Order: sequence, then structure tokens, then C-alpha cells
Amino acid sequence: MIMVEKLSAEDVATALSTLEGWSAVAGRDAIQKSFRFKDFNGAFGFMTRIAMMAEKMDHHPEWSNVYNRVEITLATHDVDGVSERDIKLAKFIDGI
Ligand code: H2B
Repeated sequence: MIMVEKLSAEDVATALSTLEGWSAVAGRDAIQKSFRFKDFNGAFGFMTRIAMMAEKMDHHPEWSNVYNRVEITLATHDVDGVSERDIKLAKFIDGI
């Protein structure tokens, strides 16, 4: 199994400064971002692309969808915090 390390609060802050629109979740070691699309099709197409990458990475988002909105929280459950996997997935998501 590939080991993954929990990022320190300082490392998370540094990583967040390289990302657009992601912020730390209050009261929890995780990062979040909200997305809005034209309609449900736009939102679900976006989610489908993330789902395929999540399976490939074996790293999955916590998310919810209401019509054209998608709320995403990223955390690494194995370390109970944020790891490089979350930053990598956040960058992929922003590239869609
Ligand atoms: N996703 C996330 N976000 N964090 C994890 O720790 C995690 C995961 N672990 N997806 C993976 C699956 C693990 O449960 C499986 C068994 O590899």
C-alpha cells in the first residue's frame, strides 16, 4: 500500500494559496469549494468526470448536488486530514 501523509495546517495554507476558490473547512481538517453550472446536465457531467478520476486515484470526494450546484469537500480519511491526494484532486477538478 502507498503511504500518504497528513499535511500540517501550514502546508494546507500554502497549498490553498496555489488553488483558486478552495478554502479550509471550519472545525475540520478538510478543504471545500462550491461550483455552479448552467443546469443539471452541466453539474452532472462535471461530477462524472470527477468520479472517473476519483476511481483511478482511489481517492473520492465528499460531495452534494442540488440541480446546478455541486458542493465538494476533500479530505483523506486514511489520515483524518488533508493530504497531497486532496490537492491533486482539487487541481484536477479546477482543470475541468
Ligand atoms: N478517499 C478519500 N477521500 N480518502 C481516503 O482515505 C480513501 C478514499 N481511501 N477512497 C480509499 C478509498 C480506501 O478506503 C480504499 C480501501 O483504498
